[in-house]
Amino acid sequence: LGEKGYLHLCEHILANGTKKADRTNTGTYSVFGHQLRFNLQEGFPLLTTKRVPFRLIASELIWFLKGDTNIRFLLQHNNNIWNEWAFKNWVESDEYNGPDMSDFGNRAQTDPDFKERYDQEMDSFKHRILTEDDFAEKYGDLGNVYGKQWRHWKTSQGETIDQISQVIDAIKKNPDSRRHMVTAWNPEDVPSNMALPPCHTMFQFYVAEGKLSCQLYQRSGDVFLGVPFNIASYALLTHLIAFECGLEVGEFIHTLGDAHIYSNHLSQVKTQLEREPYAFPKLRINENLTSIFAIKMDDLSMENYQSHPPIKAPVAV
Ligand code: DHF
Ligand code: TMP
Repeated sequence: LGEKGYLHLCEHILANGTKKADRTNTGTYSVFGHQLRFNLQEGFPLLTTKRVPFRLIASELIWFLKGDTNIRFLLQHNNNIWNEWAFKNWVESDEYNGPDMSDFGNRAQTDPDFKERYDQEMDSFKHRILTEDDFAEKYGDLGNVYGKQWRHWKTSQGETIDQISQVIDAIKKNPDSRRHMVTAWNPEDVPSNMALPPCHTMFQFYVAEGKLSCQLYQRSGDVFLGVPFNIASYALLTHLIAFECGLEVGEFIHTLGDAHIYSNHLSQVKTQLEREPYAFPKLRINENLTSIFAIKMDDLSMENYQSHPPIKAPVAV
């Protein structure tokens, strides 16, 4: 079904979504429980009805796979997608004594004078993360988010579990196993030890006929902004794990819990729905790559990515 499945989800939410308040005070239209399927043999699911920047998806996934939780790496790759959640910790800390930044996400959208102050604070925050080690260590870290739980899950015995290495070994040794699970949802950490409780919470791999498939359970999906990234990110992860295990790729199955469109994304979604999708592009992985844990940005590229223009939208913080 490819991109049509995604567009259909958007139409379905516009037609049948329940109006629902949310944590960010933005308001959403929401449905509960929806599944998308992508056959990865038919192309790489980077949406074409708007431009989706593959380099941001690749650098974020490399960051997860490194077990890194500090936005400094992302900033070094000119990737700004996690800035707001680190910035929030900074401006809510005792050490911050700049202009009032409370509720910056909403105010930056409605108050141009405030937006100017906010942009200035954000720029100086980014600069400090990039240039001051101590500051970066303290305020660049998002806490026990994906990278931490994937690579360094902390056990009650004080040891750590590398879920990604373990699942790769298990796929190689026992492909038919029904236990190829990775979870980012750590109930001990959820209440306080992270900037944002994980949205993509749990995934499972499945091997049949030499092909590796992956199913993700995403508890909460921002269908216009986050979900296109999540689809491409897990498709890329499936390709990388398949590469590591000497398998072909099968399907990516995306199961969503609360699938919502924010009320300030409605016109953008309508614009996108007027567009006709192109064929999906193709992912190329450097054949000389020895391990996915050594992967660098230039080991990955997108071929034949033809898309409609980008569509901008504010992210709810
Ligand atoms: N919060 C919310 N409300 N929605 C999210 O999708 C979300 N995603 C997070 C963290 N918190 C979130 C991490 N992933 C963008 C995309 C993914 C992402 C965060 C932000 C985003 O803003 N994408 C823009 C382009 C960004 C750019 O070019 O720098 C887009 O148009 O896709
Ligand atoms: P929540 O924690 O209140 O569910 O808010 C998280 C918001 O971020 C929600 O709109 C879903 C969205 N989101 C995604 O869609 N994908 C992601 O990868 C992340 C991190 C967040």
